[in-house]
Amino acid sequence: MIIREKDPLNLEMPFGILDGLTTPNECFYVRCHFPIPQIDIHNWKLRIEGAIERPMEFTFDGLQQFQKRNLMATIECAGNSRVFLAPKVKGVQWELGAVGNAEWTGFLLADILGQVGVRSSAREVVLEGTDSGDISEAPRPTGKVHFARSLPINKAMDDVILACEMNGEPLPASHGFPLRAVVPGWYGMASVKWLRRIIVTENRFQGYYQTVDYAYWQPGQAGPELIPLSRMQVKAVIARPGINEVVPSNDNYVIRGAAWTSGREIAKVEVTTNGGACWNEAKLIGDAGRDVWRLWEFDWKTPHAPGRYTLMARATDSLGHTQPDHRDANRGTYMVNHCLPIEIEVR
Ligand SMILES: Nc1nc2c(c(=O)[nH]1)N[C@H]1C(S)=C(S)[C@@H](COP(=O)(O)O)O[C@H]1N2
Ligand SMILES: [Mo]
Repeated sequence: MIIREKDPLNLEMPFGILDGLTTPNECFYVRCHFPIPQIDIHNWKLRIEGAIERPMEFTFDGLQQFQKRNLMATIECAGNSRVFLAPKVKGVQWELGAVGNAEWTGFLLADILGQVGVRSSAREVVLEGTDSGDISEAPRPTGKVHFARSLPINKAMDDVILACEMNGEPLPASHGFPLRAVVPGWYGMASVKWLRRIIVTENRFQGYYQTVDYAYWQPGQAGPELIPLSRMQVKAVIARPGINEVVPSNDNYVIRGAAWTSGREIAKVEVTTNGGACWNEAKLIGDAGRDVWRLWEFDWKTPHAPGRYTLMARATDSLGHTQPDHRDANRGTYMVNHCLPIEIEVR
């Protein structure tokens, strides 16, 4: 793993090691805002409160009454590929590997909310993590803030899983032990780890991590509006070759990567090996899955002429959304899904 930050822990998967549909737990990127909380499963509880009929606390054993579900989902950090932005922006300088795909096992949030009885006035569901700390940069609230994000009630009642297993193993500490949310199709910040409290609200939650942080400017009738980040944008990433890799000339080389989108399926991936002058369709591998990435490959007959070449991949989903050529500055330091240039050397 590439260490992007030690404290708090931020680890990136070297994307060149991409191999197979699921990302092994020890290769799955880690994104933390605060130190990883040490949780004793015997003292751990999940509290549910707010606009519900029956506020409740569940122990880990108590949760086992709910049906177990399996769900495969790809999670990408909203700041993935930030290192490609020019001029440089602040934030963890992720390259390509702040994304992974895993099989998650746990309970449907809708089943749990069903038991506590959501009131018809409910608007959002706030997921709060056990981890907390002081925020160092202004604007900031005083005192400790827990990592927390809200979901619209419709999404919370749809396909959100509270996972206690990742790829068939108990959730590792760095990925949210003992229980984390997995919000299919949404950027990673929605998948709150180390859950300790769920608050059903009648108002829009305006917490730190969906206003000051993890939000973007969207043009509106009355001017730009700050909108919390949510769904992942269509994106293809080249795993191989890596940036500055040397590739033999006049040879056969398989360019590989992954592509994902939100809510729909990847319909097409195209590759350019000459900086966008012409695009060729790549081969999609395996079957399509909703909110699951699709691996792809492209057989490249490398050029005779040695030199620097710019490779790019471009995905289109089944709704017809295609990656943009250029960056939209309103997205700030997040949602980096324009076609990313991978410069390599043919020798
Ligand atoms: N409690 C808590 N949940 C969290 C975070 C966090 O710092 N604390 N980071 C979020 C962000 S920004 C991302 S991208 C994902 C990363 O999940 P992972 O570390 O399992 O890859 O977790 C999200 N959930
Ligand atoms: Mo993230």
